[in-house]
Amino acid sequence: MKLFKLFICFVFASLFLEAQQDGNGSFLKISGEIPKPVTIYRKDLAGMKHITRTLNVHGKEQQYTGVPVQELLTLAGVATGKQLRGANLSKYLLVKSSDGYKVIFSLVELDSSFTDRQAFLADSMEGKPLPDSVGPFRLVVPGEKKPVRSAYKVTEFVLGSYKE
Ligand SMILES: Nc1nc2c(c(=O)[nH]1)N[C@H]1C(S)=C(S)[C@@H](COP(=O)(O)O)O[C@H]1N2
Ligand SMILES: [Mo]
Repeated sequence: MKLFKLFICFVFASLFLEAQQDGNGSFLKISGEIPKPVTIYRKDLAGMKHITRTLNVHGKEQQYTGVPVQELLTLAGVATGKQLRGANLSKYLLVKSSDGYKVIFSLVELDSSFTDRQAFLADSMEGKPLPDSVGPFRLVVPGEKKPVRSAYKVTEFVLGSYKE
């Protein structure tokens, strides 16, 4: 019986370690001015449509693959497409990272009905999970002259709006 318990402990410990190593336990929180907060796990992302784009960081080019931010916002019930008019034009997305880095986008600049250069949440680079230095998720903003809004170590999306 003791041996059996030890075995069970071992199985759980190795499952836990494996989840840590491949980042399967990682998640993104979507909160703020939405009907109800949403948590998106790495495995949820895996089932969604991905795009691949090159990010140029000071002359160094890297291929990132991920899910358009718009798709993630749709899961949280955020306005997209034709709904983007009137009061929705002064709503924003705040992207927060675990190192305290914060960047802001208006909903319009993330929407495929307004731009062909959609920002996306990358979960892999050059076909591999992101290294710990930038992962588990990195926002990639194609087409900007400086990569300052391509925030790495992203943990949370917070929705807000301009108040008079
Ligand atoms: N979380 C987080 N993301 C960040 C930054 C940061 O300090 N923290 N720096 C930005 C800046 S100023 C640059 S130039 C790039 C650097 O990306 P690299 O680490 O791939 O070279 O990341 C951007 N994303
Ligand atoms: Mo930078």
